[in-house]
Amino acid sequence: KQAMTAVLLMAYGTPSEQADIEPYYRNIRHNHANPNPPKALLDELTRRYLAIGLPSPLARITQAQGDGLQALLDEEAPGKYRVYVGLRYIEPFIAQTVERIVADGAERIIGLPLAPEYSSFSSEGYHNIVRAALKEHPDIDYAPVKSWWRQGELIDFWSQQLEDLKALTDRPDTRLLFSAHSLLRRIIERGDPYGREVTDFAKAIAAQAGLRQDQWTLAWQSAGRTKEPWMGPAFESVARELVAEDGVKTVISASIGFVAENLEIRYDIDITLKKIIQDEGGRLIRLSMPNDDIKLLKTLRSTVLDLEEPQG
Ligand code: FEC
Repeated sequence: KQAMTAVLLMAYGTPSEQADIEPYYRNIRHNHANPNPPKALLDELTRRYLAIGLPSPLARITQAQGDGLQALLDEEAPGKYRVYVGLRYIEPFIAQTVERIVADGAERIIGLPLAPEYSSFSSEGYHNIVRAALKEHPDIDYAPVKSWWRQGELIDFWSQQLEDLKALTDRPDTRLLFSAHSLLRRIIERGDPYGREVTDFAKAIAAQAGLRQDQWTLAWQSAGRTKEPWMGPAFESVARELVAEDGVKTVISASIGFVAENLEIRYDIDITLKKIIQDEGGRLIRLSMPNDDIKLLKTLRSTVLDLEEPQG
């Protein structure tokens, strides 16, 4: 019988109905002194989810990414890989999925966070949950994937969309605005490579699309609602300034830290950022997210295959 390798895709997870929002939020706040969200914050989060409609598209997209990757790996090595999904803050929790993988008899688990840039908060957080769940199964080999934005066709996925908009990107009153999720500044100050990773990814996309340095900028989005300082500048203030002060008419948004449409895309960009730009008299064009695009699936496939030991 052929040895089975489990590919564990790990993502944030999203509430599927309104009643899930509170426990989900409590899980996100697990490391707070009081994980129970204050009513005002819970109401505010509920309002945002209802504005985009529940369930957020994220649940369906994560599943489609898993199914698509399974199909590509089956073409490559029939029966060798089984793709699983484990979520950080809602069922199926990562630890539950690890138990399923163990019961299915895997000898090896490849842990692949659905976040292309490495950070100690996101990527390493996912891996630590798996490592803890595997403490009782020391015979199972764990291969954690760190950053994977350089792999496969992900740079191409983004740069191709920019090349398709060449007539627009070449205009002096157009600016490309890259963004990724902000993190607590103290995480970066401890030496986390996240900021550098996102910057290098943005540079690689811009270079491949043939854009000069002065045609794009990078800012941070969706900082949490906590008192501690977060990485900046925030993309709302950058976008406002571009349109109000720098004569920019069209802002092209490329949110390169996520791989799926989620609350941060559908609300923070499609509603909030768009309104800020329109209020200043500009317009926003948001590039498509990878979702289950074949270029993303091929990227995930090469990330998995590149981890394998050389044959022979
Ligand atoms: O349901 C959806 O469609 C959106 C799911 C979702 C994704 C996501 C991705 C990231 N987050 C990251 C960092 C933080 C930090 C905090 C934090 C808080 C929230 C809250 C919600 C939420 N996040 Fe999230 N994030 C998603 C959803 N995130 C809801 C709580 C309400 C709010 O603050 O808006 C602060 C935690 C704390 O309070 O202690 C830090 C990072 C990513 C991208 C990497 C990844 O996907 O793993 C980094 C999707």
